[in-house]
Amino acid sequence: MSRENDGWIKTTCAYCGVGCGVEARPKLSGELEIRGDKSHPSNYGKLCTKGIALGDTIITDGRLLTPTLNPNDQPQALDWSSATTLIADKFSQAIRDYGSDSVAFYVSGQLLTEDYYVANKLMKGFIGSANIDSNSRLCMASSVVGHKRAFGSDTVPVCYEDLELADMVVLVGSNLAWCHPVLFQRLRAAKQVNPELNVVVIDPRKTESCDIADQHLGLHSGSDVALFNGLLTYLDQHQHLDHTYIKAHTQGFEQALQAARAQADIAEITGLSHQQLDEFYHAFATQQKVVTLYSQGVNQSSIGSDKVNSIINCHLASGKIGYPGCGPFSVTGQPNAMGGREVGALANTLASHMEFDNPQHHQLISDFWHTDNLATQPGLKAVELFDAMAEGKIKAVWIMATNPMVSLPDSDKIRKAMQTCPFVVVSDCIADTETTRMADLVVPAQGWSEKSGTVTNSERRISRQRRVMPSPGMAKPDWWIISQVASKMGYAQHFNYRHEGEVFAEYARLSTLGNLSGERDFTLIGLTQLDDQGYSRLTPQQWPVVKLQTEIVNQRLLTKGRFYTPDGKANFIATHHKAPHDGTSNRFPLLLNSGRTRDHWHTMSRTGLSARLGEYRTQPYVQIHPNTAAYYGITSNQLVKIHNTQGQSLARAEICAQVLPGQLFMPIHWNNATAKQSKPCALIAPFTDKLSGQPEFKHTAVSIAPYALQSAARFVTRTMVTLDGVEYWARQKIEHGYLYHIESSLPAHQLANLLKQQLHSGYDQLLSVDSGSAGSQQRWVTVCGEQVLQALHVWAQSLPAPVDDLSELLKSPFSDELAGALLALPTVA
Ligand SMILES: Nc1nc2c(c(=O)[nH]1)N[C@H]1C(S)=C(S)[C@@H](COP(=O)(O)OP(=O)(O)OC[C@H]3O[C@@H](n4cnc5c(=O)[nH]c(N)nc54)[C@H](O)[C@@H]3O)O[C@H]1N2
Ligand SMILES: Nc1nc2c(c(=O)[nH]1)N[C@H]1C(S)=C(S)[C@@H](COP(=O)(O)OP(=O)(O)OC[C@H]3O[C@@H](n4cnc5c(=O)[nH]c(N)nc54)[C@H](O)[C@@H]3O)O[C@H]1N2
Ligand code: SF4
Ligand SMILES: [Mo]
Repeated sequence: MSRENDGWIKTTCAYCGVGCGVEARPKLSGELEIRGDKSHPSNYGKLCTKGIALGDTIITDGRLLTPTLNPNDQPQALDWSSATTLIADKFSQAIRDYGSDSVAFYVSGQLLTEDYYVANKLMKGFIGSANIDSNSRLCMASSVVGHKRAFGSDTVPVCYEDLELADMVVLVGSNLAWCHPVLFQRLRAAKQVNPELNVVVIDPRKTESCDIADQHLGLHSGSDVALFNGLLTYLDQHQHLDHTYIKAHTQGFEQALQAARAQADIAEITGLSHQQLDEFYHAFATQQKVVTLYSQGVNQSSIGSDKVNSIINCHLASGKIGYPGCGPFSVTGQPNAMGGREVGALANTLASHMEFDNPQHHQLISDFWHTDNLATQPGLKAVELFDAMAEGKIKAVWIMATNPMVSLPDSDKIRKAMQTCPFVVVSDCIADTETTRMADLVVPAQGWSEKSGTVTNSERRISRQRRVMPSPGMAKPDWWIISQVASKMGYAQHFNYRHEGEVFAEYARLSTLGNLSGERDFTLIGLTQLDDQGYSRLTPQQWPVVKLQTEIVNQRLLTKGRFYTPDGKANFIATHHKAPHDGTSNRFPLLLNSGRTRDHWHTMSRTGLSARLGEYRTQPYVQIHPNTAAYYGITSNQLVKIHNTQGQSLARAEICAQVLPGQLFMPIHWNNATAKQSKPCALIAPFTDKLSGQPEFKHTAVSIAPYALQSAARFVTRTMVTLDGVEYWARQKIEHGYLYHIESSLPAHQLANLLKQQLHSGYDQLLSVDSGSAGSQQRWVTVCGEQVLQALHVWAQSLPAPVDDLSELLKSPFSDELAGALLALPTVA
């Protein structure tokens, strides 16, 4: 650990794929101080709201502390030896009885590279099945297909610096301002320095990323292929093709151009005017240095792979690739999405960018791992895997660092899959998630600040995450848990790692197999000599790492016009626009889009612990255009029901012109562990891209209606409560406790009676006040000594909502004055 610096320890942020360097310093009080690492090339000291609040999230509230059998029904605490023996026995038994394809791992881009490597080695190398897939399937899979088809390998050619060096940056299906905020800050700063830098945002929504945009193309959802086919045709028609490049370094151009030319009705399909299209096409064609940065608006589509290739085609055709300030740029979402692709933890790849269909690769890995059981066929992709579970074909599954009950489409099917599978193990840091609720065995994993290893960011830069805090309870690193199980399955000599540095060293060596002259893009040959101390002190390294980097480097790939295809040429891919699977109808006339909000991360297991982050968006919401809201009689902030034949979700209406009429946008964060019925995946059918297996999360036909209820409440409490019998609740973290937002079909006095049962005993004062008119407004407060324990305010919906949310009560010592204020009802707006 680098402790030279007054106790500040260098590590990497827990969240997005920007991979910002963080310095953390534990205080005697148990708190953790956080600041940006000025020497880190991702962020040079900057952090976003989530990064700054990392210290808030190390609290042990809700942590999973002990391996537990049947956690939801007669929980039984186990020691590690019994827990890992049980997993080994159940997996071995299933393999003996039903074959190695009857078991599976479902893993995550939030594992460290070392964890990921070991999981992949056990499943593909020794169990002999490729049934290991990652939540990156929901995130990067279409980009991986696009890269491999075009470049022959999963290569991201550009660096962050290219955003600063570009003449033009096109953001396609990326809300960079919220999802990669520090990268967005870099782009904003570059534009301040060079106002000529042309920024274009291509997104059906007018997002915060448009704040710095010169042009926003609010295209119809799902129409990107048509848009970029139009660009390819424009490049041809206006003599902006780079014929020399096309001829020397590519193949398949004519077919791609033909497909693009056949693209009719571009304006109609995209919903953009000819003038908008021309402006964009002209700018792309005439600017020399263009970066096209794309994310989930591209990947999460039933034609996501074609979207990716339609973008890459335009870069190849104009030769805008392989030099500074230029190139297609798929940004990664999770902190180690890139690392997962490197270790091969997708069901259809082998380790270290080696491939199933290459017998030489197969032999190299088998020899290196000393195994004769390496999987020979790709395994099941995430959606297929859960289908197989629902059909009873998977007898044991191990889910690590992901929450599929919330994040996979078709929530009902996922529930059925989890119920059907005879043995479900979940490794997580948090005790109560929708997925742990379905587990037969839960095992506690170390989380950010406790675990140690490496992550790779969007620009291929590998950084250390370091241990800065002790882990609570019995939590262990994922690589250790997997290795213990592997040993008990009979593979001890292959998994006897003493620490994560040994795993990394093995992985670095593996990257060199058959790769001594740069046959593959990914190599860590320069790190194979790293000793324990070197690993411990490792500074950020951008792959390919040919020799240990002692200074910051910015390496681009594909610079020589040489690609990783058999003949070294890049492939154009003929792409065709196809409408998304789900279409609107009279019954379901609106389109639901889903994605992220600024201050929350995924299913909120971490950001949901920070009061600061909770303040920005306090409840699940749905963005709706004013015209649509007026049509459906929906008023601002009202509770609404979004529904279709898949299911229903509840959220508060945010009426805004960010979305087009007829479109809705819901954030993905709230779920049944943090709210009642508020997850978009309950509405989303499992349509996927045929090639990548990535689900179409951004295009679902739904209807909407006001959800009018009788009464509402706010409930402030120091510890979490369980709310049964109300139609809607959402939990917000506040300082010293939680604030529940509640709505109910009961009359106010009945709701008050129901919620009063949640007032814990142990108080020495109970204050209550009733506004008198049939209990239509009531307030209850319990106090112990100088502390307010819980406070409840219930009111009839016919009354305006109270102004104060009661959360201040947990901060200040209780006094007569406060008592007086509390009892002075009504406090209505
Ligand atoms: N605050 C925050 N940041 C995060 C995360 C988080 O949970 N919270 N998660 C991280 C992860 S894992 C990921 S993958 C990234 C995702 O980062 P982004 O992809 O930037 O985020 P999303 O909000 O999922 O989707 C981006 C945009 O795609 C648009 N879109 C929808 N349909 C289409 C379409 O057909 N065409 C086009 N062009 N655009 C469309 C949506 O309107 C949305 O604004 O964020 C990472 N960063
Ligand atoms: N509708 C819709 N659905 C989507 C998306 C969308 O845009 N729309 N986006 C998709 C995308 S891009 C993504 S990436 C997924 C994300 O979806 P998930 O991966 O399901 O979301 P997380 O909440 O990040 O789940 C991570 C879990 O791992 C735990 N965890 C954290 N660190 C560790 C660790 O070190 N070890 C272990 N064992 N556990 C750990 C956390 O407590 C948490 O429970 O959602 C996908 N689903
Ligand atoms: S931009 Fe991403 S990596 Fe950087 S601080 Fe924010 S969440 Fe963390
Ligand atoms: Mo993601």
